[in-house]
Amino acid sequence: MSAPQAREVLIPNIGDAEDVEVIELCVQPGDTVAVDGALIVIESDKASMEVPSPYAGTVRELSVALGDSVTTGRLIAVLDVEDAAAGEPAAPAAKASPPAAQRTEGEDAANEQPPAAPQPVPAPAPPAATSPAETSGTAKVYAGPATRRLARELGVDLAGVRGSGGAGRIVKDDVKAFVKAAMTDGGTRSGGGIPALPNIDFAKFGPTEAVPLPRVGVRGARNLHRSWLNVVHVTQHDDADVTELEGFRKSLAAEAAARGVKLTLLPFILKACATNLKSFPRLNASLNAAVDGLILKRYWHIGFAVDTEDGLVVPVIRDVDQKGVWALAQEIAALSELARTRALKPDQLQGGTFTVSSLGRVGGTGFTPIVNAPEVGILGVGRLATKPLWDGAAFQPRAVLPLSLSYDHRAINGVEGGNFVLGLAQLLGDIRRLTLGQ
Ligand code: CAO
Repeated sequence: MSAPQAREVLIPNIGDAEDVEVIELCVQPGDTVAVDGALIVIESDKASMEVPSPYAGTVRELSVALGDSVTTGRLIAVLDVEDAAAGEPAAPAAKASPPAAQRTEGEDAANEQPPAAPQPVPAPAPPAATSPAETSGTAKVYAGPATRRLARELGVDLAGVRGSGGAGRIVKDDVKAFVKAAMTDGGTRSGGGIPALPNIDFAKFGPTEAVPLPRVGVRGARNLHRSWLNVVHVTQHDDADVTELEGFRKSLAAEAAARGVKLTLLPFILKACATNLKSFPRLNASLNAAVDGLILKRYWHIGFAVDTEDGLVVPVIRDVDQKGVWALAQEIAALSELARTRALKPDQLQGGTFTVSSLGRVGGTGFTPIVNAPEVGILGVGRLATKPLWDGAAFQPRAVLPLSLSYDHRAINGVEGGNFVLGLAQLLGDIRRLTLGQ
């Protein structure tokens, strides 16, 4: 066997293309490489391609680095080739390198021609359903063919993957880390078939300011996203005529002041919800893990949304069914204060079976609250307004409270959802019904 001979490998004919960048080094000095084994991956703005080795041998030196711009004929690497004659490509320089199996064994080294320029092997085309970011060019994805192949196999949209390689290049480990994170963080990031939003530099269009979200806000955003993705939302809107309730509430003003309690509509609404949930037990439930059954809860702990400087917080009042309106009003005030001073304990945020979100003091005739999963229902409360209602003979000015029930349609059907709101409106319309029980 003859001594190893040095052989240079050059960038093949890539035409006049400029801005062709080395985006992946597939070998390092000392590595052995087979004929047609990938040496480097280059990428133009149209495609990425592997440059294969025309020889079998050992890499003596690499002459390119990641991020280098290369053109036809640039030296890529020097290989030590054991059997240079056997390893020579048979084709003349002007022709493409034929497959290894067709090479002529034992050709006279003296007749040796300079190695034919290996033809770049285009990376496999991306699947048809690439993300807008990958195809629109708004976010260029730097990744070699092997990484792209792995991403396709795992269903990962590379536009959402942060590259740890040079110039932000995405390597296989980045794809694996992305999948691992997606499996462990509750699926809050994009992926799993959800197209990623393009990462836009808004400063291109005008002045911007980056403002971090408070931690509570980030956690809340994750929970909302998780609910939004998991729950099949339907929202049912209805009005409750609370004229009598409002009259009663106002008549208690002096007593409320004496007790040092602010008596708003909310404790009445919570009380009515607990009573109504007893009539509609499927709304006081959660879907089981297999999503083929309901877990009905025989306790009625109701959460209520509190607007704080840090974002939305939902403390839970336990056993609402067993408490009177005064007690509920006191507990709403106490828990709201704890929420706003960030002093809630974990158990005051857990165990809810249903949630009420009241935007009444803000306004609005209806909105779509997001179900606080794994609960299956949430009541949104709009702003009380005096409206003309037809009593069969004439229009009467009535105090009307807008109610919006969002529910998980996997657990609750439309008739149930509609009847729940109707039942609630009846209870709030005549709170004597709250005393009737089942
Ligand atoms: N229509 C008209 N007025 C209403 C009302 C309604 N539906 N609900 C409350 N109000 C009035 C109250 O009567 C009170 O009036 P006065 O100051 O004249 O007495 C005023 O609005 C403020 O009420 P409040 O907000 O202090 O008390 P509350 O019991 O109604 O609500 C709380 C307590 C903690 C729920 C509320 O302060 C809050 O944070 N709400 C925001 C919840 C939220 O952000 N939800 C959206 C989440 S996204 O789904």
